[in-house]
Amino acid sequence: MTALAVSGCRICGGPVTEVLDLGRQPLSDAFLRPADLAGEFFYRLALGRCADCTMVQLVEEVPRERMFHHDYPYRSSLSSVMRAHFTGTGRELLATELTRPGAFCVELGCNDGVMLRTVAQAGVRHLGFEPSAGVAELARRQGVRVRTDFFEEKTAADVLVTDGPADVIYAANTICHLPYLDSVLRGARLLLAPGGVLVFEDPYLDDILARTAFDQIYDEHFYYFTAHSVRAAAARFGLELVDVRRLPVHGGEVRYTLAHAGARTPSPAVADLLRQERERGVTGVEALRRFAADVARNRAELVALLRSLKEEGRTVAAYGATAKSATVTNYCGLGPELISYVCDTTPAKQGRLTPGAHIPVRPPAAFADPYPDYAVLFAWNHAEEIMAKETGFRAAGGRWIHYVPTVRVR
Ligand code: JHZ
Ligand code: SAH
Ligand code: ZN
Repeated sequence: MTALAVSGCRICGGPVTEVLDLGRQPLSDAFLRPADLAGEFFYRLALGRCADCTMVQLVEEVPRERMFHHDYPYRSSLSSVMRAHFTGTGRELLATELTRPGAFCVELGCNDGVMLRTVAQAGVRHLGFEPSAGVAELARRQGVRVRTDFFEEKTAADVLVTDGPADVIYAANTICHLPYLDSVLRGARLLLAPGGVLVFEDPYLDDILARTAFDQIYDEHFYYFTAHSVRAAAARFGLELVDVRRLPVHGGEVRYTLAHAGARTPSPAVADLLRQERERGVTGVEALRRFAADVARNRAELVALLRSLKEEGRTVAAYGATAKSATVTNYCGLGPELISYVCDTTPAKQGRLTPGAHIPVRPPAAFADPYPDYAVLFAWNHAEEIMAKETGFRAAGGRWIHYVPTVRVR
C-alpha cells in the first residue's frame, strides 16, 4: 500500500494546481518503537487547489488503513478544553435536533466517545463509527455504541437497514480526513431522515492562511474547507449548506450544517461567510501563493532560532507530540540534535519516537526534571490549557518558542 498520486480534484475531477510542497513526510500519527524504524512509510505532502470547485486538497492520498487502525494513538479526551467543547456540543444537539422520541444520532470518528457519551447518558439512540479499534474500545467503556468501521456509502446503507434514518450525523475533525468524500456524502444523504442534518466541524482554510498554520497540513487532513468549497461539494450530492458557525478550537474551525437540498431555509450566516470569503480572497489561488511564501519564511526563522540556541549551548525540548508537529519537524529538518525530547500526555506516544524526526516522547512529568531552557509549543492550539498547568516552567526561567502565526520567544 503506497500513497496514490491523485490525478484530478477528488470531488469534481477538475484540474488541481499545486501551491505548496512540504516534501517527503511520514505518517503524522505513526509513533515508532525502535524496531519500527526500518520500515517507516513516507509519502509526498503537497497542497493543491481545484480550479473548478476551489476545493483545497492534498495531491497524494495515503491509504486509510495505514492511518486508522487498532494502534491509532490520538485520544480526544486528553484536553479539558476539548472535553468541555464536546460535552457542550452533545447537549446542544440533544436540545435542538434530537428532541423527537426515538431520535437517532450517528457520529463519524467518535474516537474515545468524547461527544457521544453525553448522548448515550441522555438515553438517546446513537451509533459511533470508529475504525481505530483501540480508541473505539475506550468509547465502549463510556457506554457508547460503536461500530469499528469506516463510514462510507456502503456502511451507511447497512445502518439505514438496521437502525433506520438518522436525525443527526455529526463529525468533528473527521470529514476533512476522508478523500472519498463523494461516497461519504452519498452515504449521508441516504442515511439522513428527510428533516435530518449532517453537522461537521473542521479546520477553516481562512484561519490556516491567516495564522500561517502550515502544520495543519498533514496526511490525515486531506481537505481544507471553506463555505464556498463545502457548498459546491454538497450541491453535487443533493445536499445544501444551511448553516455555518466559526469555532475557536484547534486554531480556528467552522461547523457546517448540511440538509437535503430544499429541506431547510439557509441561515443568514451562510451568505455572510460566503461574502467574507469573497472579500478576503480566501477561495482564490493568490491567497495560497502568499501563504506558501509565509510558510517558507517561518521555516527559515525557526531553523535559524533553534540553531543559534544550540550554538549558545541552551537546552531545547518541545511540548505536545501533535500530529501537526510531524509537518514542522520533517519540513524544517528538526531532529533530536535540535529538540532533545517532546513531552506528551498520550500513553500510546510515550516511550516512542516521533515520526520521521525520531525525537523521543516523554511523559509530562519529565518536563520539570529538570526544565529545559526553551520549549517549542507544538500543541499551540492548547496554549491556554498548557500554560495554566506549566506555570513552573516560566517561573524557573524557561521560555516558550512559538511558530504560529510567527516565530517568537516568550
Ligand atoms: P492536538 C490530532 O491532531 C489528529 P493533533 C487529527 N487528525 C486531528 O484533526 C486533531 O487531532 C483533532 C498532548 N497534550 O489536539 C496530547 C499534552 O501533552 O493538538 C496530544 O498528543 N498536554 C485527528 O495531534 C497533543 O498534545 C496537554 O495539556 O495535532 C495535542 O494534540 C494537552 C491539552 C495536550 O491534535
Ligand atoms: N471526533 C474526534 C476525533 C477526531 S480524530 C475529535 O474531534 O477529537 C479522527 C477520527 O476519525 C479517528 O479516530 C479515525 O479513526 C476516525 N475515522 C477515520 N476514517 C473514518 C471513517 N471513514 N468513518 C468514521 N471514522 C473515521
Ligand atoms: Zn473540484
